[in-house]
Amino acid sequence: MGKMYTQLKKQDPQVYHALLEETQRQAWTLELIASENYTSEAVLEAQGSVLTNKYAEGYPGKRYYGGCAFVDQVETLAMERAKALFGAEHANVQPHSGTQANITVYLALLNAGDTVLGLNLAHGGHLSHGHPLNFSGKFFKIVPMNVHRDTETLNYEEAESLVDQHKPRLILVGASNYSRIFDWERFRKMADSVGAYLVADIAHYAGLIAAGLYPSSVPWADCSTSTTHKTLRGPRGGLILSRTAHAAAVDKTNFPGNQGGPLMHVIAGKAVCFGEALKPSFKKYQAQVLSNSRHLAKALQDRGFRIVSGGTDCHLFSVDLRSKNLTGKEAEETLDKAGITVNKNAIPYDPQKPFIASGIRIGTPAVTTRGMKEREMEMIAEYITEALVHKSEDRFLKGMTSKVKGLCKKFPIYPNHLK
Ligand code: DSN
Repeated sequence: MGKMYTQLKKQDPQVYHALLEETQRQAWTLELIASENYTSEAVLEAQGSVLTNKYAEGYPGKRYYGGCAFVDQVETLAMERAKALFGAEHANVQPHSGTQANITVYLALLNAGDTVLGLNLAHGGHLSHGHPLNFSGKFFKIVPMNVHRDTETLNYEEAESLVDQHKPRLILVGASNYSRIFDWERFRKMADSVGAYLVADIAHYAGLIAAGLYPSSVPWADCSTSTTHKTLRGPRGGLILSRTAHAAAVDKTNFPGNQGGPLMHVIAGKAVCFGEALKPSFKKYQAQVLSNSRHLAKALQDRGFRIVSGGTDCHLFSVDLRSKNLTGKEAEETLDKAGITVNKNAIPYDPQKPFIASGIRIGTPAVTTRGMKEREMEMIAEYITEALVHKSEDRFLKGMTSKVKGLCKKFPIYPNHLK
């Protein structure tokens, strides 16, 4: 990193050092966390730009600050590109995160105390879909929907009867750990049967949806919320796509309702990310993400691991480790020692507490960005298997980091950052 961050190095060696170490970590480990990815250098440049200096409360053309001509251009580009990418009527690119996007949509459409149907966190949902410790669980009456115990796929019949029984005002469909297709049309019908709003949280699937490889929620949902940094491969941030009918409420609720000044440097990164996602090469990338995910799941199955729901239709899947006498926590720690990064995750009807968990979640967006394909997925499955078999042998695991580094070396992320 000799040529990078020269001012930072001089002025603040402590922060520089941490940044250096993180650059090395990213370069030399296999990133299998399903919600992470590596942005392009262009996104990094946009996000690390002078736009971080600019206040721009309001929206393009209607700001509460002077000097917004150029950030207006950037935000307009981001909005127009997001709409084109997803075929949406309206886009708000200001939410700082996916949770912020969800807060905005709840507050735009609901009153405190209203009933919301959302996927149980323990079955793959997200904190902001109604966890009791989250704002969503505190301010709304949450009715959780579940997956079937045997197939581990969404229990639509139960969801339909919950809708009938509780008459929710909003149905929130989305997940942070569900590897199968959501039937958006069926949820639309459920929502219409009781006059509820349908909101889709597509944070995980957005890149696949943009590429036409996972069904789009946009034609069915009143609003679709997302992050921009997972399969979409942009900067960390949030996004709301909505029907025109909800545009004014969404905008007003996001600012001034829920946030102050938008992060214009992040919005610039989003604009670049959406521009990249509109290119044909993005579709090719997403097809490889999907193929790699299916291949890695199958390669692990071939090595005796049980995959939750038997496979995957997207970029992620969960491995049930119970038959291997391992917990998710142990597996996460063991793989970390071998240079492979995953996160422990509850599996449906998990007997373990969430902090221990019986599973790990695996995703292929990041390794696919490095250029890895099916052959490398086979190698990764073998590394995971070997590491977990030798979980108590620290020397073996340390030895594995050389194999991992060897693979990483062939597929660099930001080669200039290491010079
Ligand atoms: N988005 C979640 C994940 O999937 O990792 C965390 O909030």
